[in-house]
Amino acid sequence: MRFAQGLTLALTLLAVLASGCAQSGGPATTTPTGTTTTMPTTSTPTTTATSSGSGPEAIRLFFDFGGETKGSGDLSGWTAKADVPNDPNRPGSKVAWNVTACEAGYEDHVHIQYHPVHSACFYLDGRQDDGTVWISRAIPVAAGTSYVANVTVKAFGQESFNTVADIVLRLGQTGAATEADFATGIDARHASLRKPLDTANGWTTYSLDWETGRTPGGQLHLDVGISAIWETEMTRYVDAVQVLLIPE
Ligand SMILES: [Ca+2]
Repeated sequence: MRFAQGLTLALTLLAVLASGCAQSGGPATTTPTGTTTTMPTTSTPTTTATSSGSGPEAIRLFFDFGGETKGSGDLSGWTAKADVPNDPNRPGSKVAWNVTACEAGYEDHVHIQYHPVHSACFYLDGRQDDGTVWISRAIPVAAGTSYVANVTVKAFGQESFNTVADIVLRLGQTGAATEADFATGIDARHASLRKPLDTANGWTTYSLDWETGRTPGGQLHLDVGISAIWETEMTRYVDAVQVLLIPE
């Protein structure tokens, strides 16, 4: 990429981010690191498109899984999926798992159960030392267009002497079907990331970058979840999922 192209892309990125913040109108909150951010208040995906003349527009999507009203958790548009082992304690059944929009979200900036803000909450019985659970959705894009893509999520971890769970992320032409689809890697069809989640107490941001190449269809697929590392039951929280797609 030439310098001029890089500069144009950076300016476009800044413009999209700036317009997204102005549109959100949410309350200012203080993160654990002391920086001030403005969080959107709606659970509806926030979409921002730049008007750069003819051609495909930049796309920004933001998902916060619910507002501040008790019971307003929102997983609409997402499909929960899992690749989990059989449960020897329940012959004929897989190990237990579920995904909900529970009342514990990044907006708390401290983890307070039953406080009425929401995140995507992944429960997994990891006692068989195996299993991945995730949520998936289609991302509408312009067909035949190449994008520079960035996905960020915030996930709540608990500092531990070992890793209990990994965060898993994937953006691709097809969605994840198995745990193996989340192995960290990148190619012409997808980018995926798998990283230890329990390296610190609190919310940590994870980021995935990908140049999509020409999208053959009108959509990409985003998958976000957790994967068991340690033999225990676990619940982990994911919030503030942002997708940024800049046409090349
Ligand atoms: Ca939230």
